[in-house]
Amino acid sequence: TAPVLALVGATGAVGTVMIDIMNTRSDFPWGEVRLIASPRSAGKKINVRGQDLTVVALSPEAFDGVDIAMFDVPDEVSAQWAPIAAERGAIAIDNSGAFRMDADVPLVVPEVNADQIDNRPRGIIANPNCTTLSMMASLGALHREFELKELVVASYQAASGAGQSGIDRLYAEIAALAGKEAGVAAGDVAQVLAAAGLSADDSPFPAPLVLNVVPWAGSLKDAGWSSEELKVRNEARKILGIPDLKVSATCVRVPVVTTHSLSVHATFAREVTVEAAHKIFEEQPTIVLIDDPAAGKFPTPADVVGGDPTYVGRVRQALDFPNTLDFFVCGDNLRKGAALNTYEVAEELAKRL
Ligand code: 2RA
Repeated sequence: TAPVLALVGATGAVGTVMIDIMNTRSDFPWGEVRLIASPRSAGKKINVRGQDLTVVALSPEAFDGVDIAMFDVPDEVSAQWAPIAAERGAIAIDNSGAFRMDADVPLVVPEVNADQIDNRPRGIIANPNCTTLSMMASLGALHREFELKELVVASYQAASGAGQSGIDRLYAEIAALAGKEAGVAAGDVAQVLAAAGLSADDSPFPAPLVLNVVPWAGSLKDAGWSSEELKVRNEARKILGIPDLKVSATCVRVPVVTTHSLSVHATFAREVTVEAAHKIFEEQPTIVLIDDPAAGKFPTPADVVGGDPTYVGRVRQALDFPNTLDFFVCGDNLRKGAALNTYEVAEELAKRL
């Protein structure tokens, strides 16, 4: 019989994108889809492939009969409920940070390490953080050919990485500035926002985001690093299977609603050329290469948002580093960065059931 798929967090920001992905997939291997959310959202109806499904409240019984349960919920909810789903016989695919670095939980990007899907002693598979994920298809493909040794990245992360409150805040800040004279607004953003009733304390960001960039995402960790920067390091090592990969990341929030970008400086064991990298990117089905700066062609979040592939451009041989490529990557942080990758893992599992 066809497998049963559950979506936990069906009414959240990523859950909503997941429903859209389910509704637009050409193949649909599932016999039943079960939508699960907090008791507050239970009873709500959501249309999935032409059927109005009623959201059920999260409970142990909600997982009975479920083969695969996708979790798009905060860390503490996943930490409690993914093991319960696994106990009830489901394979949990978790998009939170609760299990990503656990040695007995694989961290999977299908086009890089699909083999890890079968290595899940706890019945839990983790989905990487969107920032790491946005560059994994490109780095995985290059690593297979040239052997990655060092990685220096700067991120340009969208407001929606901070969830619905991040999206709401950016739009509210844009609205507060609308109609202001550009010169005044640019210099006095904080005062203009405060005068419009947007308190800095209520923002998910530590500084105004509109007309600004903020060199901070996540929480403070040792020695001045942010949690987001450490995730890039630890998750890249685990996904690529290079425990001693040298990584240094600086994570920056930019006034983009959705789609994370990364500037990548990747050093390999072997000499690399732009031509070879172009060929590798062109052969990778989940990458779109847009790299013609003479014609003004390179990826930007505005071109990429809402799409499934990762976009790569600005591929350059680093002038002073013979084994190093510099390039720019954009990926929709809510799709491949979150919902889509989780769903692709579920599809891989469905083939194996
Ligand atoms: C962010 N990567 O962009 C995080 C979300 N998990 O804030």
